[in-house]
Amino acid sequence: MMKLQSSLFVILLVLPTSVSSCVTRWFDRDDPSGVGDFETTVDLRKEYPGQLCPHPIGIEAQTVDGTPAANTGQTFNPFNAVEGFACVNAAQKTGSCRDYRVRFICPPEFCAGCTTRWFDRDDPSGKGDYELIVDLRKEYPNEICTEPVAITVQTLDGTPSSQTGQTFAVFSAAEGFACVNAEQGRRSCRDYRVRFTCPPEFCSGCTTRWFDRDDPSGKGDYELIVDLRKEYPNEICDNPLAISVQTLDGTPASQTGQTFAVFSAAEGFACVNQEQTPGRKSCLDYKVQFTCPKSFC
Ligand SMILES: [Ca+2]
Ligand SMILES: [Ca+2]
Ligand SMILES: [Ca+2]
Repeated sequence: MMKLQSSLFVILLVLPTSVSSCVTRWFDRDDPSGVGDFETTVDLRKEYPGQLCPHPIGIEAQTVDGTPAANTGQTFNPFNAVEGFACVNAAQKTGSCRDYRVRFICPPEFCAGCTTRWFDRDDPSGKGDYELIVDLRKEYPNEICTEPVAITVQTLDGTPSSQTGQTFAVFSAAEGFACVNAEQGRRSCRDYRVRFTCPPEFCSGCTTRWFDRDDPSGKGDYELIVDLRKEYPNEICDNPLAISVQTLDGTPASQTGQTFAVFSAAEGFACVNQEQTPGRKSCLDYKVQFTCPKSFC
């Protein structure tokens, strides 16, 4: 009987590491300037819809500069996977709370939920293999969610990046991936491809109709979400997952060579005439479309 119990104990201990492959991004929605630093699951779900699984199985907290919460000597309540994390200034022995960020371990199904296709926009012939999210978004508009949860990287022939023995300059869901030839010793980087895990709603989401409320005759073409909401009440969800922008005749914004003052799912879009390169007098006339969670459709 004793023996059975101890082997059960070992299995329980091992389980969390074996499922730890599904880890959310770091969340830092608050800072300790008010009552304290509140990173609770209720608030995080509101602010980052779809990015936190319904039933997290673990939580990790650290200061924004990377010190584990357990090493700061501060007191937290709550600090668990169900309620999340809070540090209350008044509860600390000395000083106020440091600024913490948290991430969660989710059931594997959550990570498996919604992945983009593979992207391979660069090869290592120049300085290295650059698959940065900022470039990918330009080249493949609307194919990557606003806040990816995870990134997967492999060589073009399918070898996971972790098995190539190479060093990577950038490797994160927020920034994408870069392998720099000069950092690899005698060999150059292999050619990698990347894909992103997005909130489940991103793949099953729906798109709104196209909106075109402004034209560039004044200061520019303003398709800001705050104005669109006023003009078209209830037609745009509270937290769009992505935005698409095209000219009225269907050319993706990324292919027009123009500069945009605003371009985000949260704020919408703006093109300012004065910011365009000389010779190209004013902005083209653009229309925008939003991707919303399935629950909105
Ligand atoms: Ca914080
Ligand atoms: Ca590549
Ligand atoms: Ca317009």
